[in-house]
Amino acid sequence: MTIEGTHNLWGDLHRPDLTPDETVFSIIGIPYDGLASARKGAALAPERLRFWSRHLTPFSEDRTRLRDMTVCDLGDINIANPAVDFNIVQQRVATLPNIPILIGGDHSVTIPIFEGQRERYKGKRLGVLWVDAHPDLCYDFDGSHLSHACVLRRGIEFGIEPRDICMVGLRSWEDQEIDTIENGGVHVYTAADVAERGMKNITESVHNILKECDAVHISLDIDCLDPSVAPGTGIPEFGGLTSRDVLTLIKSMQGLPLVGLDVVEIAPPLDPSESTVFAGLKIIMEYIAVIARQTQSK
Ligand SMILES: [Mn+2]
Repeated sequence: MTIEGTHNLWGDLHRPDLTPDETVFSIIGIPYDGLASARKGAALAPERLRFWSRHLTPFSEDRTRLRDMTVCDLGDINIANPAVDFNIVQQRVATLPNIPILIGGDHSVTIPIFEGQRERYKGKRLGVLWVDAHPDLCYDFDGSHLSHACVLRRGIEFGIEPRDICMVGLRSWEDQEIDTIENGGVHVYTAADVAERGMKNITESVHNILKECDAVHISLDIDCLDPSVAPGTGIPEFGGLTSRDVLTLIKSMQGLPLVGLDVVEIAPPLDPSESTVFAGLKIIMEYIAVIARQTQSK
């Protein structure tokens, strides 16, 4: 589809005349779904998100002005062989001068993102907000260490401390993940915990943990959301977060040292209404708004 939107890329925030040194954010697509274990399709997400990003306006839902939140869209990093090409993602993330927003792809693309962030904040405490139906703590899956079920396990191996990891929205488990979940020191807030305690209450706990970190990366798998609002994903898990829960969580990150976001597992071929694509766009724009409010309140 090539119809023109009402705005330019990313609700007019993309500035083709500026470099990453001169912008607040870099946006990078990683159109790869070769390590998804079930249904594929996430490789098409960067193109669909960019397409519909032309219909966004430069405001958040609370009317925060986003105009100064400049974006450099660096295009896609294509992955043919993950064992080799993931290094390109790692190096890009490790050397960016601004805040990266990365669009998967299946969740495996976050493995080099974690590695790059770990390198970028060497010697510092790197915290992670992990928003997902799944913990992705398997040692290996389908015979691969790079599977989308192993992402956070690799992150811990790269040196992210379990005590600096907050996981929100979990509701599905593999046998090899249980010990780390129950005894590994990670902070677990299941989707059921959120429903019982309310997201506001959960965000207070999350904020108190992550404020001890020097840098905080958010990795958001769109399957954190209930399939009734975000059906277009490889493994829809019943009983998920509401759209309001997720927006409350993103907004609560204000005041933390935010250094990056990845949004993964949006699968346009499984998303006939494209509501899952739009959910991803909303999450990205509300993340940009958190940074905007931090900047404006300084
Ligand atoms: Mn997941």
